[in-house]
Amino acid sequence: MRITIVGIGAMGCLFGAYLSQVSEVTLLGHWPEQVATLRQNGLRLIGLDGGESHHRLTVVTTPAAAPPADLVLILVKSYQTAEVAPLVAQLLAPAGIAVTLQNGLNNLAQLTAVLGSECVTLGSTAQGATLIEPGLVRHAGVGPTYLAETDETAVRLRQLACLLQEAGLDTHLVQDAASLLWGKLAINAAINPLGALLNVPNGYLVRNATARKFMVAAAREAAAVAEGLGISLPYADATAQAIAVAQATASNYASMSQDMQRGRPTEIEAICGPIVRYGRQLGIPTPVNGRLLTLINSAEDRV
Ligand code: KPL
Repeated sequence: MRITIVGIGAMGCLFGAYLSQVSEVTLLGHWPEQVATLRQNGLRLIGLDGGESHHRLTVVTTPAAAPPADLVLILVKSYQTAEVAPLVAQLLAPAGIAVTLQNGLNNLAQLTAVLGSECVTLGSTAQGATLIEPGLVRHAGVGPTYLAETDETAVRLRQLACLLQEAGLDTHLVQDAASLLWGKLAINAAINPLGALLNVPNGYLVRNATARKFMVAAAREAAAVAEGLGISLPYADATAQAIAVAQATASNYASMSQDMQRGRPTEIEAICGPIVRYGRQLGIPTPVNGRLLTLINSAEDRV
């Protein structure tokens, strides 16, 4: 199976390194320092046990340079989705499918608008990865990956699930895409903005009583909004789940924290934004998500 991963940040490289052990993998990305380093020296991946492995990955900068893909994994930032959607269309082989594993609410809709609904679905992952410098990534936390099956994507998606499992990444197929999406959204709302504002690894949010209070409140608000929308989350208790994910990825700096450290835009509009907007429409208060949205927006203004 030919797999192309769109996105060469921490998560794109992490999935690329794992999947390249069991399949033919190409990475598509534009960040010049990362492209040059990966091509010249390959990827160095610091594993969960602290040991380093080395991976030679094929990196291209245009879809024309990639072989037709049976599977395209999308791991760019949510604010880049609209930009990469036409590239994904060029990457796909005739019966190929695209799977977004991104954070945020609107990725699937943006991809579907360009690709059609038959060949695209979504997943979510609780794996954590930190980009230390170009060419060097740390696998900083483990967690399951879920893929939402649709009738049209079932065959390829099952193949992907098998490959991810074979590569050592715990993966499960689920039916309910909305549940999966909101399940991840609640976790990201609880962990990412707080981690970014405090500039701390995820584990701190559990250890520090005040941070934990905010984390729990943000998760609870997101769960209330999901419930108001008629979506049942894939776990019984959003606060317990947020704590569990923060613990499982304790040494990881959330992706939003890494974005802020690098002076890059964050995914706040795709994470807390919809929670606040839907909350307003439904008359469900979301004061903590509202504050987190405002604070990250003003912090982004500064970087
Ligand atoms: O999705 C993540 C992220 O950082 O974006 C978690 C699971 C919270 C890991 O840090």
